[in-house]
Amino acid sequence: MRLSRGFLGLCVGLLVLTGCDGTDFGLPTGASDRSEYVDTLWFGAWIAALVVGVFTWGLIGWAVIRYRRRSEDETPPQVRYNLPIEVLYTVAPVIVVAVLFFHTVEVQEQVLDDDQEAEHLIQVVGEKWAWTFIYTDEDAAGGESVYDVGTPSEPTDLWLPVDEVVQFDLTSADVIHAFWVPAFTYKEDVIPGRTNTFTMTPITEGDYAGRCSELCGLYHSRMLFTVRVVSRADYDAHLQDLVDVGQVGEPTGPEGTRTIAGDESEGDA
Ligand SMILES: [Cu+2]
Repeated sequence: MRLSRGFLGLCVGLLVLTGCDGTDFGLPTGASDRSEYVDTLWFGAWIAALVVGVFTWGLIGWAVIRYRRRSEDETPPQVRYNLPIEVLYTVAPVIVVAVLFFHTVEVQEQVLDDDQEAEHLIQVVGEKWAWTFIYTDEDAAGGESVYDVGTPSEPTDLWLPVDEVVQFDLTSADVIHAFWVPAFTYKEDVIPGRTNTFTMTPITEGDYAGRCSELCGLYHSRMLFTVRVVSRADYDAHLQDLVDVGQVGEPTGPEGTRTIAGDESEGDA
């Protein structure tokens, strides 16, 4: 009875996990060409965990029933140092870890693959506590770069053209931040003094939440942005808007990144 109730609980749990709106087993629906690899790894890990779980619960149940105490004055046989079992529970976890490790490395290679020629280069600058996105070598600005710049009180959007390969160069103006778009199932540290790079293609138009995922100081929680994956025409139109408002060339950095609206103190923590 208890066992069947536990099994029912498991089924309900899985249903809740899989049934969540717009998610796959707790993962957001992928909007990048790399998401499918992460999804496969995630599903595989769940299946592996379930197989190991069912096997282990089965063994526990079998041992409990098979070797239960049958009468008041009889003690079940006490067994120690069973070599085959000790070998089994040493070797089995090593195999499980080795298989998971192999698939993790495989997916890592696929996600980090940068063989495709990038059609767009976007520099992402993390700064306490906002993001600047610099679109380089774009036709709209006659080959010059244009930029979107955010502040802690007014985060900016990152615009991307759908189905086109984008290379991201990540740099930081001060401390370590991390560029994270959950729908792209990818994040990468943004480190002062070095440029981290990755390439990917957004595959579905829409708005996606982005955030800093490295605790970077007092107003870390303000380092939000929205990724707007749009058609190429809308993307070009946005770049033209940036040209029209004069956001061309090298950005000087977001104004007021060290102060927050409604808080005049220096937020240097
Ligand atoms: Cu940050």
